[in-house]
This record gives sequence, C-alpha cells and structure tokens, in this order.
Amino acid sequence: MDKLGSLFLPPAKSTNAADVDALFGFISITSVIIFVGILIATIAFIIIYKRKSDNDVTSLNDHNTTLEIVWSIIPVFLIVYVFYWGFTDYLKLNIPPANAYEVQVIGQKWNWAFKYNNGYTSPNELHVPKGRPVKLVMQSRDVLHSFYIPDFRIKHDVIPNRYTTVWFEAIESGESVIFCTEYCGTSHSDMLAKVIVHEEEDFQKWLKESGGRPADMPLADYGKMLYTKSGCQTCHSTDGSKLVGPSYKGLFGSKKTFTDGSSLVADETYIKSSILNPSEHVVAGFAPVMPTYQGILSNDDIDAIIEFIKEQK
Ligand code: HEC
Ligand SMILES: [Cu+2]
Repeated sequence: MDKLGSLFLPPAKSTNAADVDALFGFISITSVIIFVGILIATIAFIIIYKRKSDNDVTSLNDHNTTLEIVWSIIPVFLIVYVFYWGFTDYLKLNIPPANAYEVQVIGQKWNWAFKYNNGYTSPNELHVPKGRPVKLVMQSRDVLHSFYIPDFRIKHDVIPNRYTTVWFEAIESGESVIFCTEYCGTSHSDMLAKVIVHEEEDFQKWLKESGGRPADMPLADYGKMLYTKSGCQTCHSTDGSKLVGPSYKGLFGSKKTFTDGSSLVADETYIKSSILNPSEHVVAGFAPVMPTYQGILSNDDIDAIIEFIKEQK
C-alpha cells in the first residue's frame, strides 16, 4: 500500500500516515473494482437482453430473493468494515499519548503562532522533535480556521472560544507545509506556515537558543525578520503600495487620520499601540481587520519592529 500511496499522495512523514493511506487505498481500490464490475455487468446485460425479434417477450420474473439478500448483505459488511477501520484510526488520532510534548497553536487572520513551554512564541514556524509524540492545543483569535499538515495526514478545525487538539509523531526530520483549510477571508490562501522537524538534540538546542534576538543582530534587522516571520508582510508593504493595511513607507513621523475623524502623529507609542490594540485607532480608508499581537510579540520584539518601521522612509 505504501508504494501505491506515494503515486498520488504527498510523502508520508508521520506514524499515523501509513494507517490513513492504507484505509484511503482500500476505499479507492474497492470503489474502482465495484465501479468496473457494475460497468461490465451493465454492458453485458444490454447485449444479452437486447430485444432480438418481435416475439421476444419480457420475463415474468419480477424478483429474486437470494440475489437481493446477497447484494444487500455484501455492501453492509463492507460499510461496517470501513466504518470500524475508520473509527479506530479516528480514535487513535484523537487521543494523544500521555507523554506527548505540548505546543500551543494560535490561529488568526491570517497567520499561525506556536507557543512553547519555555514561553517562546514562533510565528508561522512549528518546531518539533523527531520520534516523539507532539500534541497541539489549538485556538482561534477570530473566525473558524483549520490546521492541516498533508505530509502528516492530520487536519483539525481551530475554533474561537474553544480549544481543540490534534497530535502526531514525525518520523523524518525536515520541513513540511501547514495550510489553513477553512476559508477565512481575503488572505486565506496566504495563511501558510511550516513545520520543521529536528532531531531530538537539535530540537533541545533550538529551544534553548530561540526566543529573543541573537546578540549580534541589529535591532532593525531583527525587526525585519519579525515583519516577515510574523506575517505582517501579507498586509503591509514597505514600498508604498497599499495592501490590506497601510504601507510602512514614510509611516514614522507622519500624521495619521482615523475613521473617527481624530488624528495623531505616528510615533513609537502609536506604533506599539497599533500592534497591541489595533482596533483602538483605525486608519481612515482601511477596515479594522488587523489581528492583535498581544501575547505573541514580546516588548522586545515590538521595539525591534518599531526600529524597522523607522527605517522605511
Ligand atoms: C490581516 C492584515 C494585517 C496583518 C497581518 C497585520 N496588519 Fe497591521 N494593519 C492592518 C490594517 C488593515 C491596518 C489599518 C487599520 C488599523 O489601523 O487598524 C493596520 C495598521 C497597522 C499599523 C498602523 C499603520 C498606520 O499607517 O497608521 C501598524 C504600525 C501595524 N498595522 C503594524 C503591524 C505589524 C507590526 C504587524 C505584524 C506583526 C501587522 N501590522 C500585521 C492589517 C494587518
Ligand atoms: Cu484560516
């Protein structure tokens, strides 16, 4: 089934992928066999029972109990078998092993954030160790999203005001794509992230070194990195073009007018409050769609972004 799976499915990189592919393969092959069987029988009956002469009469047989029982019982067994198989796999997917490593997932329009037990949050990059079960505790800040990693064969809705969980165990180090598969607005298709699977040692090392700015990196460069990694660039350009949000070009020190008619000069305080409480001042000509980064970007991160924005003259 493995070989067959790789023909039209993405690579299978988690412990449960083989199970999912086996069931998918079974259903696909059974459907093809039944479909071809019905097709052949239909054509054969058309030929065999074609009216051949004027005194050909229709048979008086109107049913055959044995035949009807057989063609009801066989599909029932098939359906119960597929249900049983699917349900046991579903239970396995829904009950994480007790020793699973936990990561918090926050979905919002239109990015993902991943929070680790050391307090570090990585925007749009999920880092996990290989060969260890990982449990994701997921929530949405706004609308319905859905968390999907094709290579791991896992997909689960991410819902506001409720936690949902899903788990997997990666069997190969490397990168895979994360999609949102619940249509959630204009930039739904940009709601991409990646999962990076490390060897256990490298993961521990990553966890220790992550969080905060590398000591030798200038503040504005770190801000630029966060601008890309946190998904700000899907809504804010740096070249003056208008995306979902205003461009950063010339932003710092300019006079901003808001939808309520008030205005302010864009200084550090204004930019910080725009990031933490975006709905407080909504720039005239724009919709109040910016998500808050409260709990996702630290004060340090925000200082770096402010420095980066200052450079966009
Ligand atoms: C979903 C799109 C979206 C994303 C993602 C987004 N923003 Fe915004 N942002 C907006 C919109 C729309 C506005 C204008 C309306 C408002 O003020 O709330 C805005 C306004 C701002 C402003 C005020 C700009 C001005 O010209 O006055 C700042 C600063 C800002 N965003 C920073 C950020 C940062 C930093 C990030 C990433 C960490 C980010 N935004 C991510 C949509 C977005
Ligand atoms: Cu989404």
